[in-house]
Amino acid sequence: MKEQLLKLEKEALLELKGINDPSGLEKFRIKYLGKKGLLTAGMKKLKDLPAGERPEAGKLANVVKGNLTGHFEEARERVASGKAEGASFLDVTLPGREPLRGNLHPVTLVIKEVCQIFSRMGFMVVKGPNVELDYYNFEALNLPKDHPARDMQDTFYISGNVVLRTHTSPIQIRVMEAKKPPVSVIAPGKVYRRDSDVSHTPMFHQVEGLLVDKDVSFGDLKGTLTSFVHQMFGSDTSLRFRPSFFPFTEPSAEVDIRCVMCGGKGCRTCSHTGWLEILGSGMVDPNVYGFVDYDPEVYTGFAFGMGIERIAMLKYGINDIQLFFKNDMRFLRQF
Ligand code: 2NM
Repeated sequence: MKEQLLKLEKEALLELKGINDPSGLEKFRIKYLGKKGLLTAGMKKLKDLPAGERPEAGKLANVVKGNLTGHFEEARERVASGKAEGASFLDVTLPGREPLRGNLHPVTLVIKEVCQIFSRMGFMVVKGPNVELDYYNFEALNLPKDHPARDMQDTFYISGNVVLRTHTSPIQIRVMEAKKPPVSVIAPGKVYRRDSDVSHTPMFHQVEGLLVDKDVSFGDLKGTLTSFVHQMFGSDTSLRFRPSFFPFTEPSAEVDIRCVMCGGKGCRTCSHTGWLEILGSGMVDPNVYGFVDYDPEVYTGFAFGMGIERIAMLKYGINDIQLFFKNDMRFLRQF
């Protein structure tokens, strides 16, 4: 029995020396130290020995087990730290593993595309603060103190005269305040409204544009926005200008495109009208010029604004605005 145990130990240690990869180690563990392994089998035989020999043989079996376990742990560390001789895990001939590659968020992609279209028409991209003075967000945009859009229900107030901007129009006021016409700017960014349900998120993205010069007409507005729609949704996209109202423009118009889902037949997406509203626009109200010291007798201009998530949903056929904010890779990877 003693000889058998010592022989097993010798063989096992010899075998262990030659192992230099994790799968070899696991095979070794199962062969010698596992529940059905050789050492366990040897220990089970102890009970068949004459009573006199049992204690000594038992002691030896335990010593062998401790020894093998100790050497096994050492070998495991040796393999893990890569010190094994002739290590096979650094195989430079294996094919390379490609790291995960990210991509831009659909909202970012649409902002870039919109800005690019207007940049090519000569508009300059400008940014502004997300935390705005009441003056730039409302007052200078011809939104009187009692206007419903200023209501606590819609606006996040930081303090009495400081708000999270509810649109990117304050950027355009800051531009006009700083620079005499001609100006043509495009202002992308996050905007905030106290609104949260299936179709509204408290933060979303907008792009607004402004062009002011001598002799700018409603026809310029129509031509510019028609060109935008054709570049954004395809040159075969029908559109219409529908009279509307904004406090900062007069006259005002909203732009609809033929429903991208049903082609105008009428469906749930277009509420069976055949048309989808995609942006608001108008000729800048003369009152606004008063706040930025432009002479309304000399200058005219047009402005427009659009919600980016809405544009992205129509362009990509997405039916749930919440998807933009969940950061689910299965959704984001598709763009
Ligand atoms: C819109 C619709 C119509 C707009 C007006 C101005 C400014 F500063 F020039 F007065 N900025 N943006 C405007 C006009 C925005 O969004 C639906």
